[in-house]
This record gives sequence, structure tokens and C-alpha cells, in this order.
Amino acid sequence: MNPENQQDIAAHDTPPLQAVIFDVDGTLAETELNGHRVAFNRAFEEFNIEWHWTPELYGELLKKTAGGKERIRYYAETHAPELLGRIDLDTWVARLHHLKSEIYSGLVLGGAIPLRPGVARLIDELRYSGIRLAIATTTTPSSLQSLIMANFNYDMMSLFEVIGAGDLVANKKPAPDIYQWVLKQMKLPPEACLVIEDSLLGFKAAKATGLPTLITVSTYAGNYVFDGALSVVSDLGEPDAPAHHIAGLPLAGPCVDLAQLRAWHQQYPEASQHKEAHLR
Ligand code: XBP
Ligand code: MG
Repeated sequence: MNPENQQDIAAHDTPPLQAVIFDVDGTLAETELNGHRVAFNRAFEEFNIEWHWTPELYGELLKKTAGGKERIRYYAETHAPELLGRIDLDTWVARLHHLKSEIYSGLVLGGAIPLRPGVARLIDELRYSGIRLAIATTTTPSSLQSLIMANFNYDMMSLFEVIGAGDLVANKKPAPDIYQWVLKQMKLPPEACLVIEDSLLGFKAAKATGLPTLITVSTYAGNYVFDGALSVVSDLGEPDAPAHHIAGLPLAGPCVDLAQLRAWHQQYPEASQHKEAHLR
């Protein structure tokens, strides 16, 4: 098929871009290393538990589990199985995680976690262009609220029309549940949306929902293959701090803007099937 025909079919098949759905951790900000990880460790100290999650160990845990309570439970299962016999295990995990979330909020409200390059710029442009905005994250709503309060002039409810967060769904990423929940609230088909994700677990969740996905690789993303992503870039970029293209459809300018998102989106689903979308 010649490229012109291919473009015609893609343009015909793909509805116009109506909504952008953002992941949070690793996508809006690098929250894991100096935010969540530090908060977990401080909570362990306050609970007198001799656990310490080093940057390397935390990276391994991120590959296995999304969700803070799930991460604590996974670590208990693999490193402290004696804890599993506690009759109050669920309450204990919930209390520990609640403390961790309070500590995390304190860190981000203190300014410890800035947004990644281009995030505020792109969100502003999308808002003013009438693109609908949503969140799909495993993070606890109070932690998200703190991150937004610390970094935006708006509260999260006025920035995002739909917020899929925390324990709203039974199965966290890589299960598609949170993305399916968001689409249901927005009454949109997946092809009318574009997701921005940073990790393999998040990408799997979006892909399983049939959502066109841009990857902005985060610190903990690792050397993964994001097979089927529209494009893979280092970050969203700023005019004076260009993003780097890594794989998939090319990045036309120094940064990701609405015109670029629309151009990529119009090439879905063909783009999602080509085998170029690999991290090199
Ligand atoms: C992020 C996570 C979260 C955070 C902690 O995944 O896995 O669990 O590490 O959040 P994603 P909570 O970016 O795919 O949403 O402790 O609030 O659960
Ligand atoms: Mg993420």
C-alpha cells in the first residue's frame, strides 16, 4: 500500500482526538524515587519495621506491583511471610499505607517533586483548546491532590474532568480496569482518546483497553520494548529544552504539543501495529 492510501485509511478510521488521559506517577512527575520510596521508608521507621527500600530494590518492586498497599503486601509475602499470619493484616497494611500517604503528601506539598518538562505547558494548551482531560492512576487520591496542589494553580477537580485513582477498581494496572472505568465515565470510545504513560505496567493497561498511547520514559521505566506505542519520547519537552525521540512515530519539533498529538493520533491504529516502537 502506498503511503498516501495508508494515510487516507488511517484518517478515515480514526475519530478526531477528543480527550487526553494522563497517568500520574512517572508521567506528570518523577514521584517514585524521592517521593513514594522515601515516604514508604519513613513509614517503616515509624512502624518500627526493619525494612528499607533502596533505589534498586524499589525499581524491582515497581516492576512487580502497581499500588502502594499491593507493594507492601508483595514485600511481606516475599521477605516477611511471618507477617501474613497476622489476623489484622489488612488493617495493618492499610494503617501503614495511610501513614505513608500522609508523609508523601508532606513531601510534595513541601516542593520536593516538580512536574516533568512540558507537563504544565501541554495541559494548559489542551485545556484552552477544548480537549477533555482525565487521569488514570493507581495512586491514592489524596497523594494526587497534593501533587496537583503543589504544582498547579488549579485544584484537580477543575483541571481534570474525570479522575480514575486508587481503589476505584478491583484490579490495578497492568489490568485495564482503570482505563475502562475512565472511558465509561467520559462516554468515549478508546480511539477518540490518547493516553500518556511512562511505564510498562501502565502501557499494558492502556494497550489492553485499545487506547493509542504515547510513552514519556521515566527514571524507572527501564530498557523495555513498548511494542505498539504511538511514539516513545524522553519527555514532553520545552521549546528551550527539546525532548528526544526514542522509538515509534517521529517527533516533529522540540516538544510534544497538541498538533503533534493530533498527528500521531491520526495514524492510529496503523502506527500501533508497526514494529518500530521499541526502545533502542
Ligand atoms: C504508580 C504506582 C503507585 C505509587 C504509589 O503506578 O505504582 O503505586 O508507587 O501510590 P502508575 P500509592 O503510575 O501506573 O499509576 O501508594 O498511593 O498507591
Ligand atoms: Mg506511571
